Amino acid sequence: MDSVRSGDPGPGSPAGRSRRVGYLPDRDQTLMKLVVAGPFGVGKTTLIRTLSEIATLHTEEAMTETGRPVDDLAGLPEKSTTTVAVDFGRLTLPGNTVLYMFGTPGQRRFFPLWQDIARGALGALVLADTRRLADSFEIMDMVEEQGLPYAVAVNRFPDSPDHPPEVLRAHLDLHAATPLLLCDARERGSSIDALIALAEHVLDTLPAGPDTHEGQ
Ligand SMILES: Nc1nc2c(ncn2[C@@H]2O[C@H](COP(=O)(O)OP(=O)(O)OP(=O)(O)O)[C@@H](O)[C@H]2O)c(=O)[nH]1
Ligand SMILES: [Mg+2]
Repeated sequence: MDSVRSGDPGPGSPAGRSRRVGYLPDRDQTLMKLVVAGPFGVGKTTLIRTLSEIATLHTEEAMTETGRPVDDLAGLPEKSTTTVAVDFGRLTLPGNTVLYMFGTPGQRRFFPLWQDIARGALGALVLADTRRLADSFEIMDMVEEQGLPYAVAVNRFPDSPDHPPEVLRAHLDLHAATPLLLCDARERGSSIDALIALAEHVLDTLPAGPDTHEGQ
């Protein structure tokens, strides 16, 4: 991940000065707030729990009979809780890039929180499930409305149909530059790969030069 290596000044930066993308004043780190978004039950909380190096913050509430008409648990036999506000975790990548991961709620009734959670974020990882790909469309719309660069990670469940990447890209109507990855949110390797792809995509889309990033 050359583009975010510690000490890599980046285009237009004074030599020896690291890129600062975020709020904390550590000059050796690149900091990024990222949103993990996706429809109900797609694995957002699971991914953040899998990846975080600190104790994660979750706002999980038990799912009840009352929610049954709107909370579609088809294909999610183990799911018993849902996120009602936000998930939070942190992951340091090789090269001293620190990712702050904010998970959004997946249920429509909590979408009003979305803008607050996404404020200050530099990019979004949109999770999708091939059993219900269309559920990710409105999430991608919200991310695009926020002007956030994003990557799509297809979280694979045992009965998820497999499709070639080009078919998925066409179905999701992805821009050629938008990264598309397959992952298992319960498994570290593929989940890290998805976040690294997003982080690199974010850095590719940021304007060059230190003055643009500092103080954000
Ligand atoms: N088989 C399989 N199950 C998964 C995977 N990821 C998550 N799960 C399970 O699927 C369910 C949904 O996961 P969550 O992480 O709660 O999903 P979420 O997107 O945070 O859900 P909401 O916050 O309610 O929108 C849980 O029971 C997980 O154990 C996966 O990659 N494979
Ligand atoms: Mg959740």
